[in-house]
Amino acid sequence: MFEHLNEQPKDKILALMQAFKDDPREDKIDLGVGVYKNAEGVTPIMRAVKQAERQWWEQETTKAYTGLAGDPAFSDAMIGLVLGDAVARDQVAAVATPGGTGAVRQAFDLIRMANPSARVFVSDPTWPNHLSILKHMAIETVMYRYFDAESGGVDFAGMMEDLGQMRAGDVVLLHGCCHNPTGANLTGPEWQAVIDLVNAKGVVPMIDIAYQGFGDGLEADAAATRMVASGCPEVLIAASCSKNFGIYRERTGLLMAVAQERGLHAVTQGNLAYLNRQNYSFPPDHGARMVSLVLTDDALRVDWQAELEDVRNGMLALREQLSSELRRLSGSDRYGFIAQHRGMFSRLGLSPEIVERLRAEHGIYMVGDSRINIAGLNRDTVPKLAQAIIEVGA
Ligand code: PLP
Ligand code: TYF
Repeated sequence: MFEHLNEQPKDKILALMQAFKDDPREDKIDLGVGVYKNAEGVTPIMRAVKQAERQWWEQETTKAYTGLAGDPAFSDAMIGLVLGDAVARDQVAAVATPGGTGAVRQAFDLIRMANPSARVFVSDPTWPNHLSILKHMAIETVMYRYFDAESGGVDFAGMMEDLGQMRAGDVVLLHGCCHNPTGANLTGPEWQAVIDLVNAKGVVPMIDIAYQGFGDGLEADAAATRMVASGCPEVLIAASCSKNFGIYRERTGLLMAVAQERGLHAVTQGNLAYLNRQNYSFPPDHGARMVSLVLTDDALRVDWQAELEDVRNGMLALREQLSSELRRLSGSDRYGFIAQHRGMFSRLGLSPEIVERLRAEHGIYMVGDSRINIAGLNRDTVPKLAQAIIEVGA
């Protein structure tokens, strides 16, 4: 049987991670995979999470199964974090999932169950796993223009024109904040225009929110998701706790399905639990438990928010520094967009050849589409990156 298997394409981001590890150069710089690193290059366990783990180690009395949807306290806490009071709790069906990826996968599964002919519109570019999962599931995918390489911002006119092709029953996948891979995001009025279009067409928005707290702050980063949740009849939301709680390997995420029509809540909740059961039964508990402990304990929550703010402000400072260093060296403002972008990533708009030269000649690793992870930099490596970019003639 196995002889019928074909080689599968590698995940380019994970392959780059390995290439970086194998590079013997001492001064190499890793701007690849989207994992937060502090100035020392370490991905720390957040203080509040460590504290919650200590407490839980003492308090936990059983490892028996939770429920198919995970611990309800986790769903409640995360719904509060992501949606605030934008919608009533009884309008939100939710299940815990293994990471944000698990939530994305389950959302696509739910879409296919509800409407097998739904097409999913995704931004060009988007997180490569969106495309690879959709392809694996044989769901028809349509790209919409998103990034304006010239300005480093969003090509909103192009985006709206392409979304004009959507039909009733289609789904449009949007990044709630901190767009991966570009770093370019919609403004509030642009979000409102998307909501109006989606509603006019009878399309269901799906939001992937994996970086809440990494852009303009926890509340600001959730604002668009809340607008969509309260402004559209039905919305899917895949939230990841990997980055903002720093619990990547614990695999912690939540899929939310918001329906204004309350009669749809029970059947939607039942289908989400069903999907968990078909795919892996019970979702992982440990990371979800840490998240609910941190969010429901005042002291832990305050400390977590303070540390997350430091992380966010550190990345903003690096953006400012890189942007002004490039302004100084190039004598132009062509990299000004780096300071405007939000989240972990910026797409620099460099050619694949230049990206390769930066790796070969300078030991600087970025994804082939010239996405950099801002958190891979520190105060001392920013000038080196800027110098290298100018040297290779970008
Ligand atoms: N969605 C986007 C856009 C991401 O960048 C990530 C990144 O890790 C995820 C979802 C899901 O992450 P995880 O499955 O590690 O929670
Ligand atoms: O885009 C990134 O770098 C993160 C991490 O298969 C990641 O989202 C990368 C590849 C992957 C899963 C997560």
